[in-house]
Amino acid sequence: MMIKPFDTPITAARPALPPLEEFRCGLEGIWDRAWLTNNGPLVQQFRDNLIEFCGTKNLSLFVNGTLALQIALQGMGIKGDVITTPYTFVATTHALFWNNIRPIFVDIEPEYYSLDPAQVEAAITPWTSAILAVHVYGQPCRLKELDQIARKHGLKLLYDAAHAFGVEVDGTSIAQFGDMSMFSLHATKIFHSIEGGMLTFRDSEYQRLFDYLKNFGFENETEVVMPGTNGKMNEFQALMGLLLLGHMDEMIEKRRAINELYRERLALIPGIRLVAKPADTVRYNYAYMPVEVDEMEFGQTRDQLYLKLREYNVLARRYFYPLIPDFACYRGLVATGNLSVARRVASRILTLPIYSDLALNDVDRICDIIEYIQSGAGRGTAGVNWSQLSDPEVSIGAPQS
Ligand code: T4K
Repeated sequence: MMIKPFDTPITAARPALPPLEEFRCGLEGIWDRAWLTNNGPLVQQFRDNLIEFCGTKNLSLFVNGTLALQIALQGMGIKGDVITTPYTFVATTHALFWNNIRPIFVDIEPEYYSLDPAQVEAAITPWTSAILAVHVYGQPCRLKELDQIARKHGLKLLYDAAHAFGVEVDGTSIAQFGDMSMFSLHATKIFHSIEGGMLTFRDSEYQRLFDYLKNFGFENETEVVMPGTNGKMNEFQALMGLLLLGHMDEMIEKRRAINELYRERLALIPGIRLVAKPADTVRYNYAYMPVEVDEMEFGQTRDQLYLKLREYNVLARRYFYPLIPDFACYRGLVATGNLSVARRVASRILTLPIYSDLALNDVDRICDIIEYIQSGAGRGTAGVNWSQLSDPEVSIGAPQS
């Protein structure tokens, strides 16, 4: 049996959008007020609603997640070495470098791919000032262990929670763990404000500091109290976020159903390893659909499957490959421990399409295609150009169309 490719590309992510009429209505308000940015009324409303949603009073909004993280590191006075993960989006490391902080990469644990606490503790030196951990794919890090280590050694504990909006642990928002968490509100995320970033933090002293830093350091019209930058969210972003926030439960539920169908179908395909289910204490957000491809069992490499899927118009992604210390700009510059788990995962990982509007029929068809490819029937050449493997068009971060 032949399987037909999708007529139009099925991308790894696709932004959720509110009804156009609602957005249009909100735009009319923006037009009437002619107030577009600089802490406008929608940004203030959005912040209030997020405070309620996250159950934390300390919260600051930004134009994007990367700048939010850079500003957090700057405002919190993090210096020297920071222990972090090599298995993340490159922005995590960039934010450290932009603050002249040296990332010390340590290995991840194999269950949910977050920092391995034992490796973290072993890497602490007198120069270590903080731990920057990532809730990869929205799965919570080893919160308790990391917290204990940070307290024991007097280190700041920072979370890159870019993927983790809406996640709860024991009924508490993930935004309430650690000294600071950064959430990305980018269009490709489960919840977004087109572009956007959010910081939540324990110490309310940081609120004023972050507000200065994202607004050029202005105290008032004539006084600048510190060298700030421009990290402000605008009204259009806030409007999108406000409209989508009301649909969080619905969006998570749709993703849960998609995740469940994938899990049911993929568990039967040899060589496809599913990531462990979230712990019972976790309310997960189903942000991504990562699988590991075991070359021996599957009969093809992860990259072969990745390219083959593209022929069927299924644009899966390899989040996160290559590892950060393997990018040209970081090679040789940073200290690394033994990263064997991270290396293995990066060489096997594939993130399959997941977004709230993805039809369950399409999920079924994606699984049929993977099954077909694995069975050998779908392994014909059918236009595959294996040299594409080194083609920047198909490398991470490149535009897909
Ligand atoms: N820390 C972590 C752990 C992160 O994952 C990220 C961002 C950050 C920090 C930084 O946060 P931000 O500064 O971005 O707020 C995408 C996102 O741009 C990025 O936000 C995200 N992580 C990263 C994992 O993914 P690309 O370069 O892979 O995106 P792109 O353009 O290839 O799009 C991905 C898929 O989404 C494609 O299949 C196409 C589809 N798409 C994309 C956009 C922009 C759409 O259907 N519509 C759209 O509007 O980085």
